[in-house]
Amino acid sequence: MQEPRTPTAMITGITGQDGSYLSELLLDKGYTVHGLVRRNSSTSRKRLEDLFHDKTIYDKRLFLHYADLDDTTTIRRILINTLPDEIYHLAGQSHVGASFEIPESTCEFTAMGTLRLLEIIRDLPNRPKFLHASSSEIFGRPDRSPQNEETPMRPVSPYGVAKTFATQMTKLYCESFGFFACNAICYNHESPRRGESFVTRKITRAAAAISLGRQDHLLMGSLDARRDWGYAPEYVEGMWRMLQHDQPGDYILATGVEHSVEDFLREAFAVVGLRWKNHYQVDARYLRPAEVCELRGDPSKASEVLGWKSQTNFNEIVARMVRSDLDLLASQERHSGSSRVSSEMDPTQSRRVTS
Ligand code: G4F
Repeated sequence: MQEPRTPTAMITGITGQDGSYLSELLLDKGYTVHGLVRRNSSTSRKRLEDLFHDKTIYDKRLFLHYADLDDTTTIRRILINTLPDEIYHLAGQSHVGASFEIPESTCEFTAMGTLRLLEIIRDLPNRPKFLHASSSEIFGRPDRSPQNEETPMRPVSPYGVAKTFATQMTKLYCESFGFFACNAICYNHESPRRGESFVTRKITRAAAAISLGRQDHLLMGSLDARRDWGYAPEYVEGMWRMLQHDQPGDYILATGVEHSVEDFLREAFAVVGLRWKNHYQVDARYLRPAEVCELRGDPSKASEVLGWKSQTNFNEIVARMVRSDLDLLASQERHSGSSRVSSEMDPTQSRRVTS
């Protein structure tokens, strides 16, 4: 007798923070997981390392496939061969600051990449459910706080514009072509796996390095900006819940609580017993041409319909990230004997610094 097929998911952007947490969640739930990987993203496989080492998972239930988001024929072939029940579309150029430097490729991958996926799915005989990881950046400078699913989109960065296009297309394919397609409108969500060019990880890494005498100071942009920061593993669980509901829908995933960048700095340096004011400098290179000053989400719909709620509070997120960076730096020191850390850790820094 043939074994029943395990539920199967495809994750674009599997090597990122959210992709790695989502893989773990789905594998724990018994899914077979296929991941799309950019041909040149080999450096960022680290987040999946534990899964690779588990032979009961890798080779059997976790598979990576190479395809860029502009490679329609390859993506179509992969989807026809793997027949996923659910697609989690997390990939794209996700750095808001960088999007001012590279608006065209941001739109190419974040906006058009989503449309291409939707078009491929449109032609599949058994359409998988589709989740687009949208962003609070679609609200730009909103006229109300907190924002909910009905708040008008007024993006103010190329990234926000690209995400708005992708969000509206996902809605359109749901409403016009009968897709089971959802937008997870995610507010900032962080973890020790966060990329180092985002402000939270940049701060926690610097606080750890400065406390160990391995970095002198931290160069920062705007400290006034306020964000609704949650814990990433909880947000991917929200995404999964959306695709398990009997109706498609768009949902805000947020904590409902906001803090400033300055609050984050203060808290991170306090974890290592330092005063943040003694260790930072504002550097105009990190200021954005247009800044989103304040974002705070209202997660009521996700709570009422999906039973989803963020659990980990701001101080706990900061503390976990700083402690993880202390451990990481200590282990790097043991392995390489290196003792200094650059104050500018952005891989794009050969251009204008955008981290
Ligand atoms: O950490 P950030 O780069 O995150 P941002 O721009 O809010 O975007 C993140 O969250 C979005 C969800 O709302 C996602 F869609 C998006 O993909 C990404 O994950 O910057 C947060 C704030 C900004 O106001 C920025 O101007 O921190 C400010 N900031 C101040 N100094 C800095 C710096 N940001 C960075 N990256 N580096 C700095 O030195």
